[in-house]
Amino acid sequence: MAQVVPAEHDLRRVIDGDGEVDGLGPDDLLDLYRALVLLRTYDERSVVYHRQGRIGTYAIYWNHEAMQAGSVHALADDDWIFPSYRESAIGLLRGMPPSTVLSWWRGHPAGWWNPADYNVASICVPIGTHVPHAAGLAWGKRLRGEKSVAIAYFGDGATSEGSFHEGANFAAVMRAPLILFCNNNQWAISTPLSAQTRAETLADKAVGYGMPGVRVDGGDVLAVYEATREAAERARNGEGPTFIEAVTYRSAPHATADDPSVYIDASRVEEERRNECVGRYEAYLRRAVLLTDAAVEETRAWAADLMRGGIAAAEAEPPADPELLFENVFALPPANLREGWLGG
Ligand SMILES: Cc1ncc(C[n+]2csc(CCOP(=O)(O)OP(=O)(O)O)c2C)c(N)n1
Ligand SMILES: [Mg+2]
Repeated sequence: MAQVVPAEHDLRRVIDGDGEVDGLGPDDLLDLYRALVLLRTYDERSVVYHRQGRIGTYAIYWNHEAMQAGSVHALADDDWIFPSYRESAIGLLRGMPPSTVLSWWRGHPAGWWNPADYNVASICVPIGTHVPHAAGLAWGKRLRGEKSVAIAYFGDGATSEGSFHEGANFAAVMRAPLILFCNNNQWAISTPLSAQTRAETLADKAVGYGMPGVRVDGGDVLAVYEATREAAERARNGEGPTFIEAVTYRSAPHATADDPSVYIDASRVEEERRNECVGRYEAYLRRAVLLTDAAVEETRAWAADLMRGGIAAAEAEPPADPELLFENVFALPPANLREGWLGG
């Protein structure tokens, strides 16, 4: 049986006190910066592309970048990532072209990828249903004696779903090498965290499954990195899953189809936006004299170029073949489809 560890209640922080993380040199710190800028640029351009009618409804992740970049940086390339729609562009950190993710949001088959090419599973839109998938994959790795781990990303709202609980329990019982990464942005569309749980913290839920639960400041990329690295080490050592609660406050609409002004705390959003995670890390690197104005400009230009190329490539895709709608759906298409739509 796993040891039951009380959840850590204090939020871990590194950046604000100008702390350091063992083993992270200047190159790693700058890699993390590039990852943050890439994700931020993807997100901001996507909102523009949506307004221009070039992509469909889009789930904004502005100010969630530190949770995504910090955790992925703590993984090895053969570790598996299970994203939700909030982490739609996380594949970019594994070398996936922006055009692939943009095509996904355009509803185009060029947005489908083979998960084995990047060790990134399909983007999961149903809340929490990927948690058991990630637990199963992680358990499979353990059974095969492989050292890789899996990470599943989900939100605060997902912790009320059955599939989260099933996946968490299964992973703990099987000692699956899984990281349960909860982005607690305190909203599930318009449902606040207070209506989601009576638990004092979401990390407390880990206690019931006999796994460690840690809480980090979700806007602190280094704290996220450190917590994920520890969780990955535990998983690789056969000590089973860890629940990470990364705390933030959603400071953008849930998605391009949402109007949060009718429910969200505007002053809290303002405060979050002033303290957003990319700027916070940029200031940290400048204080450490690791980042110059020229490097900032160069990184932003690099990311903007990638996005320009990405949307051009996505829009250059030929229209999708409508017959694809039926492929991989039926082993044997019914007669009316075979004769009608599919042309006999
Ligand atoms: C099974 C299921 N039920 C309902 C929905 C509709 N839905 C889409 S996003 C969302 C809120 C999820 O909130 P949270 O888990 O906190 O993630 P966040 O969007 O804040 O990252 C809901 C209920 C869904 N996609 N899947
Ligand atoms: Mg949420």
